[in-house]
Amino acid sequence: MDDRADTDDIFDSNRAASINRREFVRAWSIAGALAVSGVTMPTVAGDESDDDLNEIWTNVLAELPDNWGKWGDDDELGTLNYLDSEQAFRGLQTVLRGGPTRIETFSLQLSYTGESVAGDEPTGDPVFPTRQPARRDNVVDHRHYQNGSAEPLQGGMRFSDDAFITRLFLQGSTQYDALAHVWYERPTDDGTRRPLLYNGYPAETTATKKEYDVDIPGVRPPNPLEEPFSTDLKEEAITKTWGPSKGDISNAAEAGSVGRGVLLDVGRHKVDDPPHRLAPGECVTLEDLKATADVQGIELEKRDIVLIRTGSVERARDPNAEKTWLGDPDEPLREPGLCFSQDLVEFIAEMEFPVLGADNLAVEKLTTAEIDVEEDINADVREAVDFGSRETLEIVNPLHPALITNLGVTLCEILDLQELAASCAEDGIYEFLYAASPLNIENAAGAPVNPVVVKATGARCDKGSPPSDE
Ligand code: UVW
Repeated sequence: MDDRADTDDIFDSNRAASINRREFVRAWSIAGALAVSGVTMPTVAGDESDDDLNEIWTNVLAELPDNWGKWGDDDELGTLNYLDSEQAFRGLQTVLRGGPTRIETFSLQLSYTGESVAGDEPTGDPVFPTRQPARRDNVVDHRHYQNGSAEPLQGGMRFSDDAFITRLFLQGSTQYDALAHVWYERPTDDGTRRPLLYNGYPAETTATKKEYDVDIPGVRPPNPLEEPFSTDLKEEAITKTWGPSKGDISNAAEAGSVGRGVLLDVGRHKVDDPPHRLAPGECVTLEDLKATADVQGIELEKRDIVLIRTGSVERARDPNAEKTWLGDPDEPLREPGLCFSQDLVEFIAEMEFPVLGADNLAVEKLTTAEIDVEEDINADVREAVDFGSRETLEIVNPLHPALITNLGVTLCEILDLQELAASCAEDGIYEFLYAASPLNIENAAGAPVNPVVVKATGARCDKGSPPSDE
C-alpha cells in the first residue's frame, strides 16, 4: 500500500451493508434529479431482484480476457503500459509525412460552459446523471480594485483570480476514467466472491483515508457509513478525504499517453446526411468499427489509440437537436455508443488498444444494454456460465468492467471530435499523433483531460516520402 494514504480507516463493508440498499438507490435517483434541475435520473442501479442477474453477469465478466498480472502484481497503469517509445514514434511518423507546412493541431476537450442540458435550451455541458455541470466565478477582478476591496500589488499590477463555486465533478466533462473507477464482485478460486478492481486490488482501496495537517474550509456530503445518501453538503473544515489508493488517476497523469491516434467516424460512415450523427441509443458494434476503418481507408494497427465519433456530444451542443439526455423524466438516458459483444472485447484485448475514446458520456451506449446470450456471448463462455432460462441480459455499462476492470483500458469520455472529424473527412487522413495527460490529482477516480492531436492535414499520408509542398 503506498504511503501517501492511510488505510486504517477504509470503507467498512459490513457497516455499509446495513444501510438499506433500496434507500440508497432511491436517494441516488433523487440526487440525480436534483443534480440535473428537477429531472429524474434514469434507473442505473439495481435492487434485490437483480441479484441473480448480477451474479450471472459477473460470472461472464470473470470468463472474459483480463490483463491482471501482465505487468506485475503491483501494476496500476494497465494498457497505458503499451505506450512505449515505439508507439510515440508511430504517432510522430504520421505527422512528419505531411511535410513542414501541413501540420495542424486540434484539442479535443469540450469547453466547460456551466450550462445544463436540462434547461429550456437543449445545449450545455453533457454529464452523467448523478453529476452536474461546473460553474466558476471570480474571486477577484476589476470591481475589487474599483471599490477598494483589493489593492494593486507593489509596482501596480492588478490581477483576476477565479475558482469553481459549484462541485467540479472530475468526470463531469472530457475526462479519463481511472482504473479504480469501476469494479465488480469477482468469483474467486476459493468459491467466494470478492469486490476487486483491476489487477485484483480489493475494493476497500477505493476508500483510502488521507489526513491533512492543515484545515481548509470546505463542504462535505454525509458520511456513507452513518447517514443515508444525500446531495446535501455541510460546511466543514476539511481535515481528511477518501479516495482510491490503487489505480487512481495520478498513474495515468504521470505516464502520459502518446501514440498513433486513429479516428473512426462511425457517425459519418453510418449516417449519410449531415450532421452525420448516430440515432439516440444506437449501437456501435465491432462490425461498425471495422467497416468504418475500411471505408476511411485506414488499417487499425496494434496499440492504436482509437477515438470513436458518434455525434452525441455535438447533439448536446446543438440548440436545434432532439434532446437525448434527460429530455423526458420518464425516459431513460439514450446515447449512442459501443455495444457489448464478447468479440468486441476480445478484439480490443488482442489489438492492445491503450486508450479508447468517444464523443459520448461513457464510450459505451447508455444506459441499458440488451445483451443477446446466443449472439453476443460465444460458446466458450456460454458453456462456463449458467444463464438459467435467460436469453437476454439487460446490463448497465457492461463494457466498463470488461474493459477497465479486466483489461485495464483507459477510457476517454465526452470528447469533442467535431473539428477533427471535419478535417479528416475533408482530406481523408484519419491517423495522427495523439498526446494527452489527465490532471494529476492524487487519489482521484478520474480527471479532466485535454487531448491534443497533431495531424498532417491536407495531404494523404501514404507511407513513404513526404509530399512536396507545391
Ligand atoms: C459511470 O460509468 C458511472 O461513469 P462514466 O460514464 O463517467 O465512466
